[in-house]
Order: sequence, then structure tokens, then C-alpha cells
Amino acid sequence: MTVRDHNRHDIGKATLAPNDTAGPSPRAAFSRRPCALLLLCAAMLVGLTGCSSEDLPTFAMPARGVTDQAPRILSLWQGAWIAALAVGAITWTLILWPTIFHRRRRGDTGLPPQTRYNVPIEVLYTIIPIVMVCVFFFFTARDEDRILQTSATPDHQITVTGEQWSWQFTYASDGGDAATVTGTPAKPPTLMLPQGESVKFTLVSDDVIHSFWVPAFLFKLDVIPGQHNTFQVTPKKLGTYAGKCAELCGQDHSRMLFNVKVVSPDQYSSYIASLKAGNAP
Ligand SMILES: [Cu+2]
Repeated sequence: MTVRDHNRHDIGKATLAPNDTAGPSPRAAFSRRPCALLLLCAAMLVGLTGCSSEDLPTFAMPARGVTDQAPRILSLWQGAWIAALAVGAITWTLILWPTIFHRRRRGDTGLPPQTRYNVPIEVLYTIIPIVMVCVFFFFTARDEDRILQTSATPDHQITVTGEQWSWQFTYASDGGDAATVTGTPAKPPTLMLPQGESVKFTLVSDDVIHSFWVPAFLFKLDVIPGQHNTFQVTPKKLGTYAGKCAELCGQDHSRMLFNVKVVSPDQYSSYIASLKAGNAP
């Protein structure tokens, strides 16, 4: 018998006798220590979910948000990160544990016990990903539904028109005449918003698909020709924030910028009045 034949013989014996009494059974191989680690990860996960959003890091989100809907978005983001890290920790443990502690030792011969046709394990690693996808889907769908809810009677309404390669803001508050600001790539427009008052946005496009993105809102929404996408926010913090297009829309896409300025309601009213009178800055 050649060496190759001998090895093949050994392999055949090992794979055809998975419950060989010389080694531990598949169930015994699933030792207590990895189980303890998994339980520790689960306990940490439960502990983290008990923390408030403010206690947790933003996980590379640029800010904590300046609108009423930002906390929900940040919370969804943080939850997704925690779940992904927990899954990563469990996966890394399951990979590294056998790699380090179940290496082949001197004197070991043949293959370790094989775990083919281990139905409980196969059912487990089929069900767990399905449960994970269902959990992610549930929280994402729930929050997306709430984030995109709009009121029938918002305090103000603004139509945002995206066009290659700038933005146009049309204010239609208080049932009065619309006032419009149109920007250019060389002169980015400023979107004025009142602090503490609800603003419903309607996004329309004159040409191609753009994306209305204000990083400080922790939110962006596509601007699609022939479709009116809407969302509503109440700005909470005074200040000036950057806005940009987040959809590659042509050669000057990178110049499709604007500013968002959150001011007091009085300043907002006087700005709209001066805009209608043709005296806006
Ligand atoms: Cu663009």
C-alpha cells in the first residue's frame, strides 16, 4: 500500500465513523467555554440595549443631529452597529476558539471527529441568520415608516427642486404667495428654517435623480423626476449647516451644494417677508 493509499484509507475510516469513540463526540466538542463566551456576549448585548442613545458613541455618524427625528435615526444606527459587533464577536470567537485551542497535537493521527449531518447545528445556523434579518428588517421598517410620516397641517411647506447643478427652494408658508430662492454652482443657495416649527419638504427634480442631504439632519432622500418625495422635520438647534447632493448626477455634481440656516421663528418670518418683497439678501 502506498503512502497515498494509506492516507486515503485513514480518511475513509474517519469520515465513515463520525462517532469514533477515540475522540470526543460532536456535541462534546462544543465545549462549555465557547458557550460561556457566547452567553457573555449576549449579556453585554442586553446591557448595551439598556443604555440610552446619549450614553453610546455615534459610531462615525457626523453628529447627533439637529432635528426632532434625528434621535430615532441615531438610535437605529447605534442599534445596527451593536448588533453587527455582537454578531462579529460571536463569529470571531467561533473561528478563533477552535483555531487556537483545538489544534492538532503531537501524536494525533487521522482527522478529528467529523460533524457531518449534525442536524441541530445545521438547523441552528439556518435559523439564526433568518432571525437576524427579521430583527433588522423590523426595526428598519418601523423607523423608516415613522421618519417619513408627514402632517396634514405642518407649520411651513417648502418645495425643493433639484436641477443640474444646484437647488431651488420655494417657500409656501401661511397660505401666502410662494417665495423662491434659486442657486447656482458658483453661488450655493441658503435654505432658511425656523427653530421649533415643523417644515414639510416636497422634493422634485427637473432632470435627473439627485439626493437631498443635510448631514446634520442624519437624513437624506432621493429627488426623483416625476415623483414627489416628502418628509417633515422640526429643527431644534440654531446654526448653519452644510447641505449637498448625495447622488452622482453629472459632471458638476460635487458643486451641488447649499447651506441650511436655522433661525428663530421671528427671523424666519421677516426673511420670508423680505423675500416676497424682493429684498432678500
Ligand atoms: Cu448630484
